Amino acid sequence: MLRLLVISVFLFAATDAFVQSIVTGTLTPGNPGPPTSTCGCCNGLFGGISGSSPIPMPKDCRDIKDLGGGKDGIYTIFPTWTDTCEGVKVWCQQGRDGGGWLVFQRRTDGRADFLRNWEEYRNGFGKLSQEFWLGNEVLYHIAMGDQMELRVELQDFQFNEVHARYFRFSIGDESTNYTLSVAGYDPSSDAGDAMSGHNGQAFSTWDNDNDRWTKNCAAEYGGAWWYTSCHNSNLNGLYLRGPTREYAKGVVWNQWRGYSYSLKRTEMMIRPRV
Ligand SMILES: [Ca+2]
Repeated sequence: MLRLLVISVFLFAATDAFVQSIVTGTLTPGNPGPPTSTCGCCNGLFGGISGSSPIPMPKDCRDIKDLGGGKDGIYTIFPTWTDTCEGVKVWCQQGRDGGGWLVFQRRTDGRADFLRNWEEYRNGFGKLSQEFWLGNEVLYHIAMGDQMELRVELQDFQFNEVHARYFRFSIGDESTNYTLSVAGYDPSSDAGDAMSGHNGQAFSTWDNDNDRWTKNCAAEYGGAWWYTSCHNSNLNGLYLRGPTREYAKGVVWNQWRGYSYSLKRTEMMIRPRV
């Protein structure tokens, strides 16, 4: 309740410059006082709250939107676990389906290599403005705070667009090999459900096989995913540009275009459920 009140007051006073200072992480609280948390981080920024007269700091893309960041683009957020001045840079999609979406995966043109090892998928790679995987470690931390929903947007080479939405999404920490928890496929989605079959499965890369197959799904199908034995979806697969004879190795969402079609564009994003 207090938080809501603070945000309301905050919004009333918000200006572009102010919002900009927040999203770039340069905001200095006017009356910080002693930090209210035990966190030793910059200016007491912690859990979206700073100082003894709390100033809300954005901890996800929904907060960014509430604070006036209404355009798609790169913003800095301060998740509850952040202990640096820099926060975490993320891409927020604010213009579609109500906005507030934090994008953690994007394919657009094949310029980035997604055939990467465990460490690279843990830490993230690519450019936020182009193709990227945000990183399993940061994804785990961002998704653990609130109940998150998942949206997957897909496009083929004929510019058809579909999406799949799930009402619950999180992943475990590294000790679980970032085990996927996904549920609640929205039946009004038009992509088909190619994720629920992966619920409860650990993440695998070519150098860290946690799948249920005697062989190595990540190595066989050129990707990194929550493989079972092996997949309905393979959005980190090889960028094979449309129809392909490389069965199930491409950027696949089987329930839409099948195993012999590699998609043009994909985005995976999360936001807190309201
Ligand atoms: Ca295996």
